[in-house]
Amino acid sequence: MTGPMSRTEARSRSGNPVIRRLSLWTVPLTSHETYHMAAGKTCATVDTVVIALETDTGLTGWGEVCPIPHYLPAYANGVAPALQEVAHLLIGADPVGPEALMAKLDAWLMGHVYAKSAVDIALWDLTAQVAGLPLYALLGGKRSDQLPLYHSVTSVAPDEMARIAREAQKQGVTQFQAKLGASGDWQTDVERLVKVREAIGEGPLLYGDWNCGADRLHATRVGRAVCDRDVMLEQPCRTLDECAAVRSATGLPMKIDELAHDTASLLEAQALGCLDAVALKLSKFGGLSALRRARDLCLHLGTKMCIEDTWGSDIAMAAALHLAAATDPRLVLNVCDLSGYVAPRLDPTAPTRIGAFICPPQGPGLGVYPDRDLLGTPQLVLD
Ligand code: 0XW
Ligand code: MG
Repeated sequence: MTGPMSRTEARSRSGNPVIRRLSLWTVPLTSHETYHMAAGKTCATVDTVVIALETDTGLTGWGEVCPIPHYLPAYANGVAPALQEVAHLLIGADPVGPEALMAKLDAWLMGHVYAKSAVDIALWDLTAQVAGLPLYALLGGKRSDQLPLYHSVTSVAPDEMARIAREAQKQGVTQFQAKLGASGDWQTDVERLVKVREAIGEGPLLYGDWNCGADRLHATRVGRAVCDRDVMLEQPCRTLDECAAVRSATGLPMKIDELAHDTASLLEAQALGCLDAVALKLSKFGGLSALRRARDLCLHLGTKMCIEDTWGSDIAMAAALHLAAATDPRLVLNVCDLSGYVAPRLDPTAPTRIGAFICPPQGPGLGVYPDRDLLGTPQLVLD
C-alpha cells in the first residue's frame, strides 16, 4: 500500500521524513566562451537537469546532472525516463542514509549512473539537512577551508591558449588544463603545451587533455617532444592499455578521466601504472555515494584527485566541493569552478572563486538555494 497512511507509518517507524515528490527541470547552460575539445567537439549550450526531492516535513533536496553527450555515454533527455522507472522506489521512502535507497534503485534498474547521480546528490542533501549539518561533515569532516581550482583552456590556436592561460593566472590560478587535439596534427599540440608553459612560467601545474581523441602514435610524439618539460598528460586515447603505453613511452605522468568510472577501472589503471591522477566526476560514478567510495580507494592508492563533475552549475559543483573539502588535502589535486564557465547561475548566492580557490557552501545540507523563478514550472512532477 502506498497511500498517505503508509507514508505516515514509514515516518513514525524511523523518525525520519519521507519523500513526497520528485520535480525535474531542464535548464540550458551557455558557455561564456565556446569550449573546444579534440576531434571537433565543442560545448556551446548544454542542457543541465535539476531535480528536487520534497519531503512530508517541508525539506527540499537538490540534485543536478549535466551530461555532455559527445564526451560520455549520457544525455540530458535520458534522465527523466530513467527516474520515472525508479520513482515508485523514491516516493514514500526514507531519504536518510542514501546508500540504502540507492542500492534499491540499482537492484531495480541497472546502470544509468548519470541519472542516478542527481538523485543520490539530492538524498545526501536531505540527509545532511535532517542532521542539521553541512554535507562535508557527513563525508569525512572539513579538511580544507579553501579548495584549489584549475582552469581549463579551450583547444584553439596556441597563442590564444597562451593568452587565456595568462589571463587566468592573473586571477591567481596555478593549475591549467590545456585542451589538445582540435587541429588534428601533433605539432600544433606540442606548440599548445610549449606556449602555455612559456606563458605561465615554471611552477604552475600544466596538463594536456585529449579527451580520448589521440591515437597512441600522436600522443607519444607530442609527449616525447615535451618530455623535458614539466607537463602531465590526460586521457590521450580510448583505452587504458593505450594510455599506459603513452605513459611509459613518454615518461610523463598521466591523469585518467573518461575511463575511470568505478572502483574496478581505478584498480585497472593503477595496475597498468597510469593512475598518477584521476578525474572523479559525480555523474561518471553515480553520485556522491559512489564517488565517496572512489575517493577512499584513491586515498589508499595515493592517487591525486580532481573532484568535480562533467559540466553543470551550482548544485553539482556544491556536491563536488563538499566531498573535496572532506578529503585529505594532500591528495586533492583540484576542483572545477563549473558555474563560472556558464550562464545562468542556478543559485546566484552559491560560492564563487576567490582567486585560485573556492570554498564549499556553509549552510545545512548542500547549502544551495536554486532560483525558483529561473527554474519556473517543472517539466516533470512525480508524486
Ligand atoms: C569534462 N570537461 C570537458 C569539462 C571540465 O571542465 C573538464 C573537462 C575534462 O575532460 O577534463
Ligand atoms: Mg578530461
